[in-house]
Amino acid sequence: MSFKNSIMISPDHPRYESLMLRARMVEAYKAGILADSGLIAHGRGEAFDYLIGEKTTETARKATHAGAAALSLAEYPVISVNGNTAALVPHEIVALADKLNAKLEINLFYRTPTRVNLIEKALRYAGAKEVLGTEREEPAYINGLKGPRSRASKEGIYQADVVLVPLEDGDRAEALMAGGKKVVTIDLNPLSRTAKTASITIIDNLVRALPNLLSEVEKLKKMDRNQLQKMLKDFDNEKNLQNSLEIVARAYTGEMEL
Ligand code: PTJ
Repeated sequence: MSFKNSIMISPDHPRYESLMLRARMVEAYKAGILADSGLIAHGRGEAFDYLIGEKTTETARKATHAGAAALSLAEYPVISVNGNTAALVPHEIVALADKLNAKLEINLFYRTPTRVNLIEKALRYAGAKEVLGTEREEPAYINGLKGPRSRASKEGIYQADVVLVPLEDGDRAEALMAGGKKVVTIDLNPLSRTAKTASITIIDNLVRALPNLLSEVEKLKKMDRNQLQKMLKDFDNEKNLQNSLEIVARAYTGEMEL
């Protein structure tokens, strides 16, 4: 399953890449993978991406480095997948799970059995051998959350020590942290509750952050646990978020320097 862009966009168009991503999201929505609100969330992401120059900043690179260290050190890493992630980076997310020996778990804000099944299919098509969080499982529940948002896989997030949650909602990120888990998130909005709550926040677009995380994890394989732990100790998420906000503010005043 891949999302072919049915709209013709000239590669000469100055907004070509951004328009192609939009078209891919529309196709994923039509295929039933993406929630309708996922399109709106993507638009919010686009606005922040515009403000950071649509490229990976040095600040995002530092967070990616720390995120890769946390995931490499994990005893039981789990990657949470929602509609936007399945639409934009299915192959990269499966490759990252393989590299880290991590579990893949579907977690949806707007959960329906149909979307869960379609996302599972998309992940399997991208090469996933195991997908958690499906309708076939008897779920466990995370303390501090109500309704479907409290759902977690017994073999997945419920047991995880480190969770990668691209575009998680704030309540869930808070509940995971309160449950003693380390949360690595990717979110273009440095003001979001998830961004402020997580242990490590990568302010970057999923389409750039995932390939970067993959190559960082590969590089870190040469390092021992002590070096990785030092990298984590040296990383300050609050300071990193502050830097991201400054980058956005400089874009606003026209003095952007990334
Ligand atoms: O697939 P579901 O049912 O789990 O629903 C997923 C969405 C994203 C619709 C749901 O979790 C939601 O409503 O999220 P929010 O609260 O709108 O938050 C989405 C966040 O993702 C915003 O802070 C956006 O800036 C950010 N964002 C959007 N697209 C990207 C992004 N961050 C990184 N890369 C992107 N491509």
